[in-house]
Amino acid sequence: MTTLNVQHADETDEMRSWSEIRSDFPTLDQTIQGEPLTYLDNAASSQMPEPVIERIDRYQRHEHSNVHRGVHTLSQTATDAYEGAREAVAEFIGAPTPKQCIFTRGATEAANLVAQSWGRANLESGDEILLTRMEHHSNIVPWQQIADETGAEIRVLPVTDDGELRLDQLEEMLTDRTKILGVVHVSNALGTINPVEEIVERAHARDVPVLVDGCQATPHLSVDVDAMDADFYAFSGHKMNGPTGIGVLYGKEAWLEEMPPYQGGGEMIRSVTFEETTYADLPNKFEAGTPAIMPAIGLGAAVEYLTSIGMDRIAEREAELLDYATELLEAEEGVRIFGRADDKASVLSFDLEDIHPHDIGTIVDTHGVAIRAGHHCTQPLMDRLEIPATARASFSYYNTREDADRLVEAIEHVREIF
Ligand code: C6P
Repeated sequence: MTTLNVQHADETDEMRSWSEIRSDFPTLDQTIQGEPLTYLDNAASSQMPEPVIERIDRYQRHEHSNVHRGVHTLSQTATDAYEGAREAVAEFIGAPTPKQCIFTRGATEAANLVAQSWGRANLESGDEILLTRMEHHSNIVPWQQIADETGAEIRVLPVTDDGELRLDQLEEMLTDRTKILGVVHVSNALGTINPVEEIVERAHARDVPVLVDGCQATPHLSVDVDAMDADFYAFSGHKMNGPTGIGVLYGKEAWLEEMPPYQGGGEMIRSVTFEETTYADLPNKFEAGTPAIMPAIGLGAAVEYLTSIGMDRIAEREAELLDYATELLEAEEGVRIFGRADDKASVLSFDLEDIHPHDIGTIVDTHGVAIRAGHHCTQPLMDRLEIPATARASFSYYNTREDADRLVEAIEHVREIF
């Protein structure tokens, strides 16, 4: 297994300061439109620290080769690094074994894998797929597609005005016909942290398996898929200081064993004749073709980097930044904040009078402030809130109070212009 030689938080005598940690991120040290970059679009993609960049660089310069196939040393080195990354990821999310972590292109492909493979094998006409109103499109559209094919129906658990799930309605929504529940762990549009342990427990009491979309949770919270008892858990590397093009589907072994392959090709077979193909063991059964080797190794380095800081320390830091930024924004005339859940991760969605969020995003960019504006791939949630879009500032542990100050100054400039 590859290691970064980074000490874990509980092993260090002295914790690194947040400013030292911030200096690990070269992208943050630049000017945009003549202003220092204030990067507040971490929910879309977070930045990569030096140890991740260095690990990728080392792979590219010295280890690049195909995995699992070669008898030569370089291929063995690449295979060890790739499988080492899987071990690191498994440990990071508390998966009982690495083979339960399937590398995918991202959370979107992970959800499609479950919908296409599990769904095709387990859904039939009249069955119900229970989703929540705050799902990202990637946990809606794949289910619509398989529902169309199988005749299953989608039902939707509502949310409150504050952006919390209506868990009081969960019991009645879980019917004898419910075959699977899909729920987002942390909402990308509102920041709501859903009580997934409780939701999984209640679904399991009705024999309903649960797919948790953990895309916005793994960068911010300590996640333990085993303790949570999730049947499936999906996330993306680029939101947690890793590269794009890589993500993970964790699954319970029993499900993954019985599910048919998602795609066919090399790597995922045991033997092929024109009459019959038999499939490889987990995880290869679900990884057809040459995988995203470099991004996977980068993700392995990213989870080791996060672990070196400590997820609890990260969560505490981000909660403090969120409180600070929320207070500042609340004091701004005309700003309306969406997402008032008691338990929130570091996402601040807002609008400003009748100024379109895209205009807000464009103008604050001239101050070097990068935020996202739009529906955040959660159109059903936007419809529920009766808004077309929001402006969204999303914080990471490497952000500072000064970043929040700059955001507010830029917003004040927006108001002045309109
Ligand atoms: N959200 C944002 O909010 P991919 O594109 O596969 O890496 O991730 C999809 C995805 C799934 N679930 C949640 C909760 C997400 O937030 C996302 C990605 C980005 O800015 C892009 S819409």
